[in-house]
Amino acid sequence: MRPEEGVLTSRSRALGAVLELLTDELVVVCNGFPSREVYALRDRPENFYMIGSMGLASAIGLGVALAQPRRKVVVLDGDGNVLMAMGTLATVGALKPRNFVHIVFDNEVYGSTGNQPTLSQTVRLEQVAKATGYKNVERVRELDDTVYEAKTMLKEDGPSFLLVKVSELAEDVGRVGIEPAAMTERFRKAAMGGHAS
Ligand SMILES: Cc1ncc(C[n+]2csc(CCOP(=O)(O)OP(=O)(O)O)c2C)c(N)n1
Ligand SMILES: [Mg+2]
Repeated sequence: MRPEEGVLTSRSRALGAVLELLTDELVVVCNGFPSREVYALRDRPENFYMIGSMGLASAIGLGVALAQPRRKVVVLDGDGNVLMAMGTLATVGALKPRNFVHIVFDNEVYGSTGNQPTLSQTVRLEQVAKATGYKNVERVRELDDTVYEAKTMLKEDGPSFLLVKVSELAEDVGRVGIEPAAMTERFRKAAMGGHAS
């Protein structure tokens, strides 16, 4: 903890608060513990868990947002994931999908693999997003600010980027308990409004 900044919320609490705001949004979650925590907190057919491939949640979410312009698409990402796929920020900023909401839970570590520090302590990821052309960009560290900004971004036209500073604490949760093929099929149906492709 950095002494001047006070105690940070855990990612699980911040995730839980954001998940409570959701109705029919399509959600893509990055690999590692964020997917596990979302699965444990609020699994739903509209969730796609990117199990394994680091960095790709944002690109998948972008593809879904472009394919389903009338649905809001929310990407729940990690700082390490964003750093690995920084180019995707540029693609989002250039294409400007209005239905794209990118929420990054920034614990400043590769938490899923043992808390190795990332560069997000010094590189302001929300400023990178702003520079690429994201329309709404905010950085928060309090739970009530997280809820306020997430609620606003779910309503307004994007692309939006919310950086939420969270603590390194990860919940002791199990793996995502649905096979990738079954998860993909149920997500596809949910994305198509219940009609299988
Ligand atoms: C290409 C690739 N490199 C490395 C890994 C191993 N790995 C899985 S999750 C993860 C950390 C992700 O960091 P972040 O997005 O900050 O999420 P956190 O773990 O902190 O919740 C790493 C390094 C991987 N799955 N794929
Ligand atoms: Mg991290």
